[in-house]
Amino acid sequence: MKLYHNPMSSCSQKVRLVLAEKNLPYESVVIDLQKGTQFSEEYLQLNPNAVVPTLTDKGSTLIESTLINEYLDEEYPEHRLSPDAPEQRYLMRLFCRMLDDLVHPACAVMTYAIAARPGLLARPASEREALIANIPDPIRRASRKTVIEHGTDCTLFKTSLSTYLNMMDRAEVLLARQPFINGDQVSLADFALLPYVLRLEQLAMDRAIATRVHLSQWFGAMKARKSFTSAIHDLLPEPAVAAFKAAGEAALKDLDID
Ligand SMILES: N[C@@H](CCC(=O)N[C@@H](CS)C(=O)NCC(=O)O)C(=O)O
Repeated sequence: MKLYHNPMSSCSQKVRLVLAEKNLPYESVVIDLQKGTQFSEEYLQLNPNAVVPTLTDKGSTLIESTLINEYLDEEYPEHRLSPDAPEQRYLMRLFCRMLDDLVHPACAVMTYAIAARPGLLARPASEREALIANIPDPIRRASRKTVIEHGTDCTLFKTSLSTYLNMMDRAEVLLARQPFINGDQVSLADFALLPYVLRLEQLAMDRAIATRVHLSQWFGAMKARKSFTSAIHDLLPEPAVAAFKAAGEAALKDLDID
């Protein structure tokens, strides 16, 4: 197996967590998103959406992190991470789908507005514009443009933050009645959520976690798993983590977050 990924990317983290839980070894190919390696001809052949992750396995090329994780759970059924009952499987997929449809785009807006923007603004305008122009999806392209131009001042940032925190409320409701998102057993839904809670912490929004008591307990338990250490913690580049934290703290002065 070969995984094309990036240490800081939430979607890559989701897949790495599942690979680690299942003890599946893989060859790592790091895609430098700041440099724009995701737009290279070679990578676009694998993933025409120009995003990470991409997994190759047994001659197949797989994209979309949630679908990759479902594939891994079916193809490598030891240490199953999905419930058997159809209704429970449906609930797991519904939760993952809401993360993909709502939280992921909001996370991209927040991460770029707070953490990636300062570095991009320091680069020559032509380089920055070329990076944006390369994004294949026109909606993502327009959103990236607005966010880089206006940062946390744009309406898109405010709506994204509120979407993100609403989903954290939904997770809190589920975790108030059961230890994991889907019930008593850890599932793909927990590994899908973990990187997005981590992103709040990385952006110095710890209060948004602390005020949700059950989410906070769950986060502590998920971070204590071996998979978190090997698939996320040990791979995070220290300078990027420090830059995210500093940018988050600076942005927080003007934001009211809980
Ligand atoms: N729906 C896709 C989203 C993948 C995605 O957006 N990945 C981000 C990193 S988390 C990326 O590669 N961004 C590159 C860019 O925006 O240029 C999935 O789940 O795999």
